Amino acid sequence: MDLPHEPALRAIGTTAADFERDLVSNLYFERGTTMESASTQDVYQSLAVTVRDRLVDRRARTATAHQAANPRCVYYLSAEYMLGRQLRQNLLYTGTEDVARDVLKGLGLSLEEVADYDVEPGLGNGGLGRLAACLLDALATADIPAVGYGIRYDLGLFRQTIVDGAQVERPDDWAFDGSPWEFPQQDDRQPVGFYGRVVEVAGRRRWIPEETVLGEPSHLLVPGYGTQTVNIVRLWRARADSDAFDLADFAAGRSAEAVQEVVRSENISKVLYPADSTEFGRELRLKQQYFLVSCAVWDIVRRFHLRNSDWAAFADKNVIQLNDTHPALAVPELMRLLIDEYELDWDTAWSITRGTFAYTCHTLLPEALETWPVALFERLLPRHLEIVYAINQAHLDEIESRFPGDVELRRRLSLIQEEPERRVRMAHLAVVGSHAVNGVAGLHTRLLTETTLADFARLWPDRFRNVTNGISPRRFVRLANPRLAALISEQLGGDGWLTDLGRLAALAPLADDADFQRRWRAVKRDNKLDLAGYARAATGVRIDPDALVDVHVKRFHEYKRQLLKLLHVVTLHDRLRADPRTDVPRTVVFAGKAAPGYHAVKRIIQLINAVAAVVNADPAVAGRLRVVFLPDYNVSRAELIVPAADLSEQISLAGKEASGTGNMKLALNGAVTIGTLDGANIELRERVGADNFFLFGLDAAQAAEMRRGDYRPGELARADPELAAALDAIAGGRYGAGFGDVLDSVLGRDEYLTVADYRSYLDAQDAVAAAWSDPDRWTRMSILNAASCGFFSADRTVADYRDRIWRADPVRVPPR
Ligand code: 26Q
Repeated sequence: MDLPHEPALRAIGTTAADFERDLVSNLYFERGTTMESASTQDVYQSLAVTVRDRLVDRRARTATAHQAANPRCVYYLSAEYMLGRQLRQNLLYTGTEDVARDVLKGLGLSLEEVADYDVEPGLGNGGLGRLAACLLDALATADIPAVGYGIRYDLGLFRQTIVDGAQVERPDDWAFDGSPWEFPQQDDRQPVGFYGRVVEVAGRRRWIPEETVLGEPSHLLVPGYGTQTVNIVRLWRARADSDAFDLADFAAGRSAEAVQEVVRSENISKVLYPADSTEFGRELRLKQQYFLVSCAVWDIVRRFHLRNSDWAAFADKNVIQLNDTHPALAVPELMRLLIDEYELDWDTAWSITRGTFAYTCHTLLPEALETWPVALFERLLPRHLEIVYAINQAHLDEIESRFPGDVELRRRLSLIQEEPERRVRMAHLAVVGSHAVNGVAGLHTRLLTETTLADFARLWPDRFRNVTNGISPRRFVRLANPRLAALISEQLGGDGWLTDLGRLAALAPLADDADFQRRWRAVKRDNKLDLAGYARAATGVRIDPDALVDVHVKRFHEYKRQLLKLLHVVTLHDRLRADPRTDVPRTVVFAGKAAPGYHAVKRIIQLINAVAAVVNADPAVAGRLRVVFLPDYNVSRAELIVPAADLSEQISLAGKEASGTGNMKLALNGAVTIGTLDGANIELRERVGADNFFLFGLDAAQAAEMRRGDYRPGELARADPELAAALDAIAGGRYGAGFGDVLDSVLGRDEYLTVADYRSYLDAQDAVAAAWSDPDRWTRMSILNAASCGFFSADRTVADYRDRIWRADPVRVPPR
C-alpha cells in the first residue's frame, strides 16, 4: 500500500548505521546541538524522536490500511490511562533496542541512564487506568483497529511524598520538559458547550450553550508487539478561544482578571479527579466528564462519515466501550447528536445508540456508584437532562409492561434516584444505554448480577457477561523483568510466549529441576538487589536480598486491608521480641497512594511509616524483619517491585475487590499469593492449584452474612491474645502516640472485617514461613505460579471482548 509522496520520505532503516544517522540528525535539527555538546536530556529527546519516527511510519500505514478496509472499530472511552514509560517499550516494539544500546555506547552513555529521563504520563490512578493501557496494548497486538479516548490532564495524579510519615501530595507536571511522545493535533480542535438553555426551532429541541471551550486533541501512539499496527490514544485538552485573553484588563494592571476566562476554560483538563469536597470541584468533575464525551462522540461520528454515508451502518462499524461510568454521558450525547443535529427519529437513534455502547463495571461497592445531583446536571447540561428523562420514560414504560404494577421495581431501576435528593444514576444510564454489560472477574460478574445490578440482570439477562481482566506480558515481564524473560525464552526456545502466554505451561515440568530452580532463584535475587538499591536511595532502608520479600502494593483503600497486613507486622514484631528465631527473615514492602480526601487511609499510611521507623531501628529484630513504604507507587515503581516479590498480598475482604490485576502481575513474575477468595484471586487459585496459593479468610457469602449478623469486633479482638497484644502495642504508643482513631475503626464497626479474618490470616502467614524455609519447595511453587498464568494475558481478555462483545476483526497492516 503506497503512501502519498512516499518517494520524498527518507527511508526508515533498521541497521545501526541508519539509527545512528537519524539520531545525529535529530540532535542537530530538533535540539540544535551535536554529539559533542549534547546533554543527556538532549540525547534522550533525540533518541525518543528517532524511535518515534519508526512508529509514525507504521501509524501512517495503519491508518491507510484501516481506511481501505473500513472495518468495525473499537472506541475505548476512559477517564484514566496509565501507559507507563514509553521509551523502552517503543524500542522493544520497533526492534531497535540493541542498535540503540550500541549507538549510545559509542557516545559513552548507557541506555539505562538515558531511559531514566523518560517520564511516565501519570494520567490514571489505579487498576482501571492500567487495564485501559493493557487492553490497548493487546488490541494493537491483535491488529484490531482501536482508538482510546481520554483527557490530557496537565497534571497527572499527584506525586506522593512522605513527610514525617504522612502522605503529602505534590503536582505531577509530567510534560514539564516536553513529552516527545505526544503529537498535538491543533487542526482538529472542536467546540464543547456548557450551561445555557434549550429552545424549540421548527419543532425540534436545540441546545444553545452559554459557554464554549475548545477541545484540542493530541495523540500518543500505541504499537502492537510483533505486528505493524500502531493504534492511537486521542487525549483532549481544554483550550480557551484565542480571543479569551482580556487585553484591556491586562493593560489596566488587572492581570488576574485578564486571564480569568482562559483559566476557567483550561481548568477543565488541569487535573485528574479534582477534589469533590466543594461545589466547584464537583461541577468541574462533571464538566470533565462531558468534555471527554463530547469530544469523543463528535470525533467518532466524524470518522464514521469519512467512510460511510448511511446511519444504518453506525452500530456495525463502531463499538464504544465505556470504562466504568465516568464516560456514561456519551449515551445522551450520541442521542443528542443523532436527534437534534442529524434529525433522526427517537427510535432509530435509540437503536443505533444502544447497539453501539457497551459498559464495563469495575466495582461492587454501592458507594462507588456515581450519581449526580439533577440540579447540577440541569444547569450544566440542560438538553442532556431532557434526553435522560426521555430515556428513563421509555425504560420505565418497558418495566411497567413487563412487570405491571411493580412500583418498587420501577423506583429501584429508574435512572433518577428520588431520595434524599434527586440524582442521576450513572450506572443505570450506562446499563440502559448499552447492549452489553460486563464485570471484570467471574465472582465480580456473578455478584453484580446477584446484588448490585440484580434487578437489571433479571430484566435483561442476556445483556450481562463476564470478561476476566488480564495484563500485558510485554509490559509486566519482558520490560519489567528482562532477566526472567530471558530465562523463559531460553528455556522455551524463543519469545513466542510473549504473545501466546499459555506456552508458559511448558515450564511446569521444570518446577523440580535443580538447575532450573537455581537459575530461577538467581533471577529473583538479582531483581531484589535492584529493588534494594532503589529502596536504599529512596528511603534509606536496607533490604536483605535473601529475606522473603512480602509486598502489599496497590491503591490505598480500607477494603484492600493494608491495616490487616500491618497488624501482622506488629504481631511479628511482638513475637520476634520474645524470641528472635520466630518467623523467617522478611522484608515487608508497602506502596500505594491514598485519595487526598480519604482521611482514614491516610492515617493508615502514617501508622505504617511509624511502625516501619520503630521496627527498622529495633536491634531485637535486626536481620529478621524490615518494613519499607516506597513512596509514589505508579507503573514504573510497579515494574521495579513486582519482579522482586516473593509473596503477593491480595487480602481484600471477599466480595469487595472487583478483580485486581496486581495479583496477576505478581504471580506471573513468580510471587506466591496469600489471599482471600475475592475477585480474580479465585480464578488465579484455580489455575495455580490450591497447593501453590495461601488461602485464608471468609468467603464473600460468609462475609456478607457476618456483616448482617451481630458482629462484635471489640470482643473478638480481646479473645485473641496476639491480636489484643498488637492492638495494645499500638494503643500504648509503642509506635508513637495518637493512633487511637485507627484502632477505633477496627474495634468499633470494623467495616472490612479485619478482626474476623486476623487469625486465619496469621495461620496462613505461618504456613508461608514454613514453605519459605524449604527453598526447593518455595521455588517449585514460584515456578508453578508463573507457569499457570497464561490465562491472565490481556491478549486473552481482548479475545474474550472480541468474541463476546466487540465482534471486531483484525486488519493486517502490510510491512514496508
Ligand atoms: C467515582 C466517583 C466520582 C469520581 C471518581 C470515581 C472513581 C474514580 C476511580 C471511581 C473508581 C475509580 C477507579 C476504580 C478502579 O481502579 N477500579 C479497579 O479496576 C480494576 C480493573 O478492572 C480492578 O481490577 C479492581 O478490582 C478495581 O478496584
